[in-house]
Amino acid sequence: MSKEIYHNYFFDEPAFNTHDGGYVPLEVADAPEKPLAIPALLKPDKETDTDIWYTVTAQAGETQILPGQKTKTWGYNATILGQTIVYPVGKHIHVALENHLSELTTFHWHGLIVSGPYVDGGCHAPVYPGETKHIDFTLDQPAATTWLHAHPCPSTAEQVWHGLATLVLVKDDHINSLPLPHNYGVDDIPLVLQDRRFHENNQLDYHADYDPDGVQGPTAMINGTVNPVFDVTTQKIRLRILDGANRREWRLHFSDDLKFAQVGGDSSLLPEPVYLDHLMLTCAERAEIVVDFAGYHDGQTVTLFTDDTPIVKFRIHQFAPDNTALPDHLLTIDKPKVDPKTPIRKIVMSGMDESVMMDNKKFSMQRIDATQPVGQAQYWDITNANSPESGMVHPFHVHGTEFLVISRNGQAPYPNEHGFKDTVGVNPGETVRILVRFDLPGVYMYHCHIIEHEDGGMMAQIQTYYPDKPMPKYKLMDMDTLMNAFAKERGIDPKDLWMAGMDSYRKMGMKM
Ligand SMILES: [Cu+2]
Repeated sequence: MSKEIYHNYFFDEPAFNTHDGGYVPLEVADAPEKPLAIPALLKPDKETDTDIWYTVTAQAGETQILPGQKTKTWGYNATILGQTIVYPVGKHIHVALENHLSELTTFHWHGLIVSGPYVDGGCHAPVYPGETKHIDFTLDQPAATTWLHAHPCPSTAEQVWHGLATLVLVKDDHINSLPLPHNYGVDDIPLVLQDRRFHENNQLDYHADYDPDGVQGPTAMINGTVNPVFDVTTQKIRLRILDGANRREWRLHFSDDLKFAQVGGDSSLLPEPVYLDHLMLTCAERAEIVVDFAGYHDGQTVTLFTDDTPIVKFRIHQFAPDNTALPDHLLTIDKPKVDPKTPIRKIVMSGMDESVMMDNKKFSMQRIDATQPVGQAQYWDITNANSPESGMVHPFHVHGTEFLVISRNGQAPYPNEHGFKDTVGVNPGETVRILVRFDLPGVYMYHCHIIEHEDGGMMAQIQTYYPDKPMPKYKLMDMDTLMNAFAKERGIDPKDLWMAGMDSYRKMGMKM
């Protein structure tokens, strides 16, 4: 059993976002410390032995983020981000999707294996203001920390910036049986990592901050809290960390280089704990880590940093000793078999700024770029064509599936990416091989998860189908319908509509 402790971030240092021309360094906000907000758990409307019902409401509100004026924000069943949703594997889940916003949105289940394109909630599934849509599904996937966010192309980035993102915890009997911290809000703590710029009167101004390589702000906001402090009352805590930022990478480490165990990745537990004292997350990636404060006592503080900036303080209180050992084995991964005759799918992410593309094309809503039979395992080779000297890490995400990372430029994956994932950071000049199988039919998007790149066209879509049935034809959205709807909702002429993603298309002389 390897108990090696890893001390590095694994990714290529020259590609870290700190080297970007438009990099916005974090600064500690001139604001008092505040208790870390712990999102409430969303209560089901009803539950039986076999079924569970929820209502998820996208709504506008105001949040006290900084002293002074409240910030106008959006959220799910909350004024910002959202209540945390818990989905039990095996039960039939019914969700009412309510849109109380003044503009259309979609509800994308990032990391859930649900049918596409409507239940999955990409751009083909708009819910218009005042409307409620109903979806239902049963999950058959391992326990994981997944999330819900808006995905109305080409305005995904702006809606997420306003706050439309919340955690969705998938739970199963296996994870419930493991000796991991499970007490939500006490020793099982969500950490949604984001950054924002607050303008006059503490308001957000997405348009003013726009950067086609990803919008950033100088203030770290964790679960919607600036300068958060968490009171530790148990020896061990489990942190479910989501890079929920539009563009920022997080290079995490604790004071004293406190080591921790990573037990989970995006879409499942890891096969075994991986011990680290540094951890880098790219946009949309998740990590579950267990931190042991055994060496600390009442009154001390442990700080979580990204690069050199403190982002969360953990204030240690008296706790009962906890000698529970982490299991050496967490999850058995059944690797799908690939027929050697199956061709390897090649995918290329290229460009920066407005010129970003997937396979030399910008995304087009009504174009199906690839097909794959349901149940067939395929290798996908994802290449980042940026130059290693000046390029960036593009986090590649696929909807509606979870994949395994097989290799990076032919070498072993990083030690902490041996579980199922749905997002993988690809270094410039690198080809990452992933093993992809879809369990359900539908149309699914795959894209860079720097959200401005996704809106700007570094995205494509695949149709999955049952090989023994005729290919269904799905009703796919078109750009004119969406743009006209957005313009009408904002009370303006469609030609006066500014949408971040559309800017990239226009500057390249292309249409979505
Ligand atoms: Cu990208």
